[in-house]
Amino acid sequence: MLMRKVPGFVPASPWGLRLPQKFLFLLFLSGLVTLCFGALFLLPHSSRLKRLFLAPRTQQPGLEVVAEIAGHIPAREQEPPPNPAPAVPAPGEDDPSSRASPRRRKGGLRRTRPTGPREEATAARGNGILASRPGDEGVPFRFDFNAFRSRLRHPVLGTRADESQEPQSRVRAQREKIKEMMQFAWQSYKRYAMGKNELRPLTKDGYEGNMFGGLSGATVIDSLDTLYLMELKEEFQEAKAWVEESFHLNVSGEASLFEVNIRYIGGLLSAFYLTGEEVFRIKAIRLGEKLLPAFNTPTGIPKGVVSFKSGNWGWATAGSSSILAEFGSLHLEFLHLTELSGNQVFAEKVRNIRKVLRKIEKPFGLYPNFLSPVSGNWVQHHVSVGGLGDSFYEYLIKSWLMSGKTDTEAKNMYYEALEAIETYLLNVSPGGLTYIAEWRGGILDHKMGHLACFSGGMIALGAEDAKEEKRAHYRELAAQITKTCHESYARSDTKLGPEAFWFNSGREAVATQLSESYYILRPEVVESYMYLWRQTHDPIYREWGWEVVLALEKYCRTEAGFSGIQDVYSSTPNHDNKQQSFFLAETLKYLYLLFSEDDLLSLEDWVFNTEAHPLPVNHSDSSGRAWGRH
Ligand code: DMJ
Repeated sequence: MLMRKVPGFVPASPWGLRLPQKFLFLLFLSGLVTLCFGALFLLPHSSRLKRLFLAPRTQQPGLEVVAEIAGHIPAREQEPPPNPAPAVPAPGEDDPSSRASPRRRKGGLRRTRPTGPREEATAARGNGILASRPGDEGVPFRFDFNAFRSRLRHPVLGTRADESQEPQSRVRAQREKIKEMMQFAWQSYKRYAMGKNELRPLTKDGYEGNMFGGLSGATVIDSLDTLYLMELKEEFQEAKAWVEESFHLNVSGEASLFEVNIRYIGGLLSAFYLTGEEVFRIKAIRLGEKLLPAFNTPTGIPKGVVSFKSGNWGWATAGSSSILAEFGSLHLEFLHLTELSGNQVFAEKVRNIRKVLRKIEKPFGLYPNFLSPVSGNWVQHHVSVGGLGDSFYEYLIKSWLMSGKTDTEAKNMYYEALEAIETYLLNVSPGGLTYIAEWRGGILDHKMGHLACFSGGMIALGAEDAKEEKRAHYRELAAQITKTCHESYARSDTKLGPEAFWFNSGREAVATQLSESYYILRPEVVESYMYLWRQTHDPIYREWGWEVVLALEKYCRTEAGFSGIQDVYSSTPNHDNKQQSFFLAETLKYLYLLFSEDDLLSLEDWVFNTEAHPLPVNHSDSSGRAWGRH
């Protein structure tokens, strides 16, 4: 029915309301709507509802999908982001004097020097550390070190014969020589660079670099377990005393998450598991807490750089993509941080990384090297088992082994990835050398980096748990790759290998330009010799290892420590003036193990992190804090 408009007449509504009543009704209705809408903010966090009503202004494509996959709430929706500060603030942490504005280093990361007294008081509290799970505040946490040690299958240092009775065998003399090299490297560092990150043997001073956000003493931390297992007791005590008295965590620079994790966290964890000294456990956990802001990204995939300055989120500070080898090489250490602290947050962070990687589509089953921590998409299709990719694959097989063979997800991911690598990257040169090439969106670079030479050892390590029909094949593949890497050494004048070597234009296993001809005391080739030795006991690996020892002595030893060289094809190479901390952590350790009995750090009990720091295999009933079901 059509209503005719009559001035002064307001028709009644269908409910018979007049104007004042209608006004009051509308007022009531709008109040009700406001109340309901406001209540959304009082409910427990519900990103779905908020997403429904409050669409983010600048949503990244794919972000929600990845966040769903990851079970992770995008950082933009977090109000506010969880506090990344340590559960128990270390004394001095809040000292305003420790927040001096950092100097910007040319082209590099920011770093500052520590300024005040540190977390010594924390260490002095004894063997209790407060767990920081919600609801656990104030509950002292204790790790049962004796129970852990009783579960090991072998004595940590092996069951050696009484050396006074042991005849002067060649292998013993070789081992002693390597021990002497370690002693020399340590003493040179101590004399000229104690407390600095690394020694510069030519200028006889120390070097801090820009990777560690102001943390010092990388060489001390990296050396602890090597000194311990070589029974360099006095030197170990010197290193330990430095950690107790001078290793300060109140720094506020920008650090590489990966490097701090593998060197400092890895080194401290190993030192704790080898000795039971609380100072190492507590400092590892404190430092682990300082790394957590790096994970505050929309996907939970951490950025490569973490800012130690409070309130400055790692993901917002630099660059746009994260590197596979970096965010993929946290798993071992972070599970042990949970194991030793009772704080689940560490394990949750790396489980989330696994979850994202598990779900994301892989081109031909391969894992590209760069991933956006914002969108969760691959950034470009470059695949490498050398730099940028390497230790991601290593950590898959080692996660399986470290879990006491319960982490079947890691195992499956490892063997699937290895199949894809074999299918698309593996090649045999005309001269019969097996190598793993690099892949750029389907096009192969026929080169192998020195870093990729760890893969011989990795494939050997994983061979025994492969499907039965593949085991012998993987053992052989590991031996062939290791042989190729040996060739890269044997074909140089110094008998040390270049940074990268090629297979093209009739040249095989040699660098093709000066910029790839340097050797910086890297461990990957001797690392593979060590694993192959333990698997086969073929004397060739000790022979090859000894060639490296002789070459190091001849070309890298200087008056004040060991140095890298700039050209392995020159018989009078220039030194690069750097004794890398990984030389003490890895190269000398793997050489020493190569000339030792198999039960010195038995592979039944230990896995080595990618900086060669031994972390124990979980021999418990798998119900421990860090070893959730997979
Ligand atoms: C070490 O820091 C580690 O082995 C890392 O995984 C790769 N690079 C160096 C040694 O070359």
